[in-house]
Amino acid sequence: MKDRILDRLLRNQGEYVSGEELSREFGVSRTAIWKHIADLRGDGYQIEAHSRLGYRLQGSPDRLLPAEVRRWMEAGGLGAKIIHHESVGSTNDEARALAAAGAPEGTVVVAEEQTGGKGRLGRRWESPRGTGVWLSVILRPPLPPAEVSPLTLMAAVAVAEAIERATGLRPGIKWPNDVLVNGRKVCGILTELSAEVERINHVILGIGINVNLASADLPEEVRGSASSLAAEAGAPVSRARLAGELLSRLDYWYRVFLRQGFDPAREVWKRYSITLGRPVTASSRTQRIEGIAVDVEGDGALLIEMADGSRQRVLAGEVTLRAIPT
Ligand code: BT5
Repeated sequence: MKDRILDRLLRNQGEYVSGEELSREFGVSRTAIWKHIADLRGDGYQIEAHSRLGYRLQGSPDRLLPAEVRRWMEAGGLGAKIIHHESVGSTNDEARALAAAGAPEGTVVVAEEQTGGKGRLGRRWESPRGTGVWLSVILRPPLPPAEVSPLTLMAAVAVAEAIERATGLRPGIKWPNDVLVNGRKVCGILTELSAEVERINHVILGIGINVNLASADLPEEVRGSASSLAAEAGAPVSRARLAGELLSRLDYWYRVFLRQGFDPAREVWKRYSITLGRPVTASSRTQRIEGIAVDVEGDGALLIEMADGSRQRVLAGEVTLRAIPT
């Protein structure tokens, strides 16, 4: 209800909406409306109340409430249902619990803060309050589990496009799951899978983007390699806009992926790639390969060419970019 009232005020920004009108429209008492207005004020919204004219929105804080995010999205598709939390352990864990309880594809969980944000392999993802877009999307692609890898790359394309649209910055994608601006990590993606042998139950696509955080908000060991969009753009960035643009681009690419596979997104991925053509070291639990990253394949694997001319596929693991020899 609070979200619907906010949506109504946002659509009539600068104009009064009477309490009576809201109470009629939403079928609740004027006192109930007033309580939600008080609640929104508590969230930082500046709402003027006039005894005769009604309520008028005068200022919004930078929040990720669904009504704010939706202003930047096309209707329907991924993000048709957005669940907003002030603070959670991890949006991926919340989304997984919802998916296990039957939540439909496209359900999104977003939080202002994560107290236990997760990276890959049990690493930590710093997610301070009100400074980033920390969200997870539930997908239920009708695919065997072996075909899930390109979804992470597809998500990186959607992130890169959303960053470009919302900020004008030129992001780069580092295989498989990082988005960087000016060589520093501003986004990480964590894809988690629940599947049987033949069939995916659900995929949780977890995306974290550093938007308005300052380097002091991050622990020292992360500071050197990380940055935020605001730091790189030199001005604050609307998190709601970025989240809305991101969900729109994800929705677009996911529909393309279901119809035509990974190839169309793969072409765009290559244009954003800062990995291809570079000397890299790829390491996983079992191996360490040095060579030139030459291509990304249809299943999401990175193709590395070694000094002896042989080529090896890497499907998972860590990639470090090495300096180009002079
Ligand atoms: C990732 O892991 O990059 C995946 C991060 C996914 C985060 C999202 S937020 C929404 C959803 N809910 C979750 O709980 N997770 C997802 P990885 O490639 O393993 O990188 C993790 C490493 O990045 C850490 O070990 C740090 O060195 C560094 N790091 C941690 N927090 C960072 C931050 N905010 N910005 C940049 N680097 C960070």
